[in-house]
Amino acid sequence: MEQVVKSFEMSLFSLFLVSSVVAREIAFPPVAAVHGPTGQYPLVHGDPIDITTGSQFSGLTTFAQMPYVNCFVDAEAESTPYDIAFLGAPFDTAVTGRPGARFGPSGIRLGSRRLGGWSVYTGLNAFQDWANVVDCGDAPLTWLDNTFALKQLDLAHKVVSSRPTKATEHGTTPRIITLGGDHTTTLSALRSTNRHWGPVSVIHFDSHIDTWDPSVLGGGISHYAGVNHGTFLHLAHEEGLISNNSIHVGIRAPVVRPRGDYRNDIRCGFEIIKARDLDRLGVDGVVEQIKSRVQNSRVYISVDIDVLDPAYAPATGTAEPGGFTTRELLSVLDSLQGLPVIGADVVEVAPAYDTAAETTTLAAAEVAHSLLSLMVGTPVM
Ligand SMILES: [Mn+2]
Repeated sequence: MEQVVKSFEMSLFSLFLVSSVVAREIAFPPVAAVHGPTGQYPLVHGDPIDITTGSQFSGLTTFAQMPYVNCFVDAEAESTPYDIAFLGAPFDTAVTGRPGARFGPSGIRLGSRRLGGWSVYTGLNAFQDWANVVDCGDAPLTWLDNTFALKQLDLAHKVVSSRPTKATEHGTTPRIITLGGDHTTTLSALRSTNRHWGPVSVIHFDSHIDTWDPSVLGGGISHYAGVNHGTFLHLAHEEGLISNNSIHVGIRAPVVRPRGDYRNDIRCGFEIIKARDLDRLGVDGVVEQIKSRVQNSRVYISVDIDVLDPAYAPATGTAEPGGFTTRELLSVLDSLQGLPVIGADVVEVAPAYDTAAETTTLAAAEVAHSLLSLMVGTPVM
């Protein structure tokens, strides 16, 4: 055995000699190391090759390389306090169009690998500021029973949001950014924010109103069928989770009833900015209308990726032509800086329909990055 190792070392050595003759000389860092609290520890003494730092494509994929913490395990969560947590909700069995958003969380994480650095627009580096940001992985949700899965997600939100924070001077309740999952998953998030902060205003980016009465969308077949990705805002209103000054942005899909759906939408507390209103109002006008609607209240921002035009986000369940560009959406989101965002999500990402160039998941990751930046920019007690 020793002989084998020796000859292997010898051949490596001769390979090194040959390649150092042929190849251009490359200067490696003096020593490979892991970063510790008191400086660098050599990984293997004298080893010139670093295998511990520096790659966006190594290790297991978390959102933007943020550390993975199993937030469902007491000892782990308590030993790593966090201020903002990413939580995947792989659930897609309450959709009216194409399924596939259960793969959204992993798709968005893949799209987020190159995120980082200081924004040229805001000057902020959300990953290196006061907040300890972690990825809690996905909530374990059954795919065979929607009622049970949503109870699991309710509990996951309850647990993740009840952990201690690290920067207690900036807030004592961790805030969650959910990676969806179909839009039904927002209901669990709103139940959780209501528990901590009471009813909140919802800024809802979507091509659909999602306040449909369960007897209208779902056909009134059963109570079970009425809980779906087009009724969750109606249910949130019924449960008293949202306040009466919420707003939709980017609406363009047809309604089911010519007048009843709008009446019901107003009753659920919503005002509408249609997709084509952006042409008339511009980004600043849209931002102004959102801010004057929600005033100083705490807000939850929910982004259905289908608010984007299918050209920019083809990988979604119910795509509607005539939507925003990615740049327009990001401009609006970044301009909401200053609002107290207590929770957020990006949902309805179904990677199976994406382009090979990851068009949708890259956009969704950047949206989540903007949502994180809003939370870091404005701490909430
Ligand atoms: Mn939606």
